Amino acid sequence: MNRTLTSVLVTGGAGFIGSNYIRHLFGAPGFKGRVINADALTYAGNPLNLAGLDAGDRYAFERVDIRDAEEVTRLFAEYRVDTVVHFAAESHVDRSILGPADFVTTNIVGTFTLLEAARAAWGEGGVLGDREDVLFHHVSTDEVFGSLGATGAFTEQTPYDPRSPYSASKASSDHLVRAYHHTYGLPVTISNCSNNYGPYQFPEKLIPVMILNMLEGKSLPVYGDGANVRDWLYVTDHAEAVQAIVERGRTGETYNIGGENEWTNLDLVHRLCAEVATQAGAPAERYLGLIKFVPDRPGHDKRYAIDCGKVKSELGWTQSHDFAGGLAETVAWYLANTEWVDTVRSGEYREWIARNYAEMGRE
Ligand code: NAD
Ligand code: TDX
Repeated sequence: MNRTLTSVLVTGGAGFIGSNYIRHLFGAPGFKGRVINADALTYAGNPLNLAGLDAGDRYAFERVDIRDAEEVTRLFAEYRVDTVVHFAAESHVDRSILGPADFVTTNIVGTFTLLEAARAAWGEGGVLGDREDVLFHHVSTDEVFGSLGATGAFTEQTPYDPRSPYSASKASSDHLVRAYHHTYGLPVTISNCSNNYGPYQFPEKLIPVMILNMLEGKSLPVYGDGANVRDWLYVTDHAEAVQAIVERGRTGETYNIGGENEWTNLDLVHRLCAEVATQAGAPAERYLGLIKFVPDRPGHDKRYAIDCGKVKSELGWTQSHDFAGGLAETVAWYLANTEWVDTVRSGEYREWIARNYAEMGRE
């Protein structure tokens, strides 16, 4: 049976995956509710990511920091929130190594603050205390499971073994969400997803870094020997999986989501060089020659792979983008959206690059 989503609080909806999710939700047949996008607009969040969204008064933006208990409580009361889809987080592993504090406060304390507000609003005497079909969906990562050797894949039963401040903070937030279900009966679901790619990804993550550096003739910084393996999923496929869980997932359950699409970083960079060359009408050698091996990320997880059999068999979800098509769309999007790139890279982010890139052996 499908849940009816009336008033959906999306946190982090001005970020990469959150904005793709909101666009997806408004395009979903049967969605008649409203979305409240609560986002603090950190360096990674930008209202431009939702430019052109035409949802009238079914969409509201609230510049709210999820660590602010008073403001979060106000949102639950004012909008009578019945569904939370929680994306807001500090999301970049390299930043968590250089400065973990925000990862602890946003990812752990922020999630705790949201859980407390949901518990109060949906509990006895709360603003929606009489509703039983409420849901708190927590969006998490495969990085909580640690690092794999050459074979195997993470399942929902794999023990947690986070290794970076980012993954440790996400693991901690997952535990809190589960604890609120077991202790207070809060209706929750959790998803752990592999690496996303696609339009609106902030240009600090591997794929946009490589595309934009190629276009600017800058070196392509490959960490270590480039043999680390990631599993890549197109962002709207992730949005569809999250929506399947929010509508039909079993309360209290965790679902792994993945692309079943593993690549070493070096092979992926080679593919990107070929794709950019095709679309820019330049020889691939021009870009291949820019590859530069730089010092490895400390504690760099070797390999991630996801067994997503559960979300497939229980909820009928499957990936709909193949990698060749997804990469071509992504490259075309970054080539066409130079204004977006310039805007999101201005200000605070540029200062951060100036402070940190030299230390990381990068231009
Ligand atoms: P992102 O960095 O692009 O966006 C994060 C958003 O959260 C931004 O809009 C930012 O302004 C907002 N935010 C940050 N701190 C906040 C705070 N204190 N209060 C309110 N808003 C705040 O991240 P993303 O790549 O879109 O990731 C979204 C979620 O998905 C995260 O929870 C991440 O852990 C998870 N995830 C990401 C990936 C991936 O490959 N990017 C894979 C699996 C899971
Ligand atoms: O310049 C680079 N060079 C490089 O070799 C960058 C930015 C990355 N890398 C490597 C590190 C990783 O092995 O590429 C791989 C992917 O790196 P990121 O794009 O930083 O992603 P990752 O660290 O794998 O984490 C991502 O996937 C899981 C997201 O940032 C997380 O939010 C998500 O939870």
